Amino acid sequence: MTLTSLPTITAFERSPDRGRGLARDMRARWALEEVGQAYEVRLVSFAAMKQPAHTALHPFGQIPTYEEDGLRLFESGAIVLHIAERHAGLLPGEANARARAIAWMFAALNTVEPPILERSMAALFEKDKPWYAERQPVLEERVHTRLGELSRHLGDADWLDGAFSAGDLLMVTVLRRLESSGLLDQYPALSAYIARGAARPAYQRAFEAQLAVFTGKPAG
Ligand code: GTB
Repeated sequence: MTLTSLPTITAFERSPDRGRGLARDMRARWALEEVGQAYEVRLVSFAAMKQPAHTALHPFGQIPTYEEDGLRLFESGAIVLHIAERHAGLLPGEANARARAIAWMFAALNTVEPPILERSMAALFEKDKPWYAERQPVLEERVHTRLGELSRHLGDADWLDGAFSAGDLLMVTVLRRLESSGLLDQYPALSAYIARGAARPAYQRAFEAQLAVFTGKPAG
């Protein structure tokens, strides 16, 4: 009998989001839960992330990483794509629909996430700078541009392109970063979209598992 080990991801030992599920291990956890793949989690401290044992896995010394027999991956988008390609449930079978779902994965990470990140980084690290008051409205406007476009595309559909896909998984995690900002208030379709994603049983399991790391109480 051959024993195959479970895929292992890394996550914060103590997430700065205090269990709100905003760190990017949530993307890998949610994808694994959607496809029904059991997995293990190795928790790493900020200090350990910068040590050779971890930078051998992740050149930038971050989480998440993903390891399975013969494969080591970093970048949450690459990890989700890998999981989606190896299992049914996150990408359509039909070639053109599959290509479009992958385009939405790139759109989430490459078009929608950058202005959201830039705004939150400025709010975190530049509040005391003389340019902050002038710059922040500009950064917010860039976020609004993307939210307006995304909301128009979504219309009254449940998901970005037909059935739920890895594109929606990434987009929901990207948008969740804005939840406490108030910026989503004028986009009820996007708030409903995030809520739809977060209501999925796989999301709930992933969320509970990362929360359990923070509270120290086992999930479920
Ligand atoms: N592009 C990479 C990916 O998508 O995997 C980015 C990975 C990344 O930024 N990882 C972060 C990290 O390891 C954790 S998720 N940071 C440690 C370091 O760089 O030293 C980013 C994150 C952190 C905290 C919150 N929060 O508190 O709300 C949200 C998101």
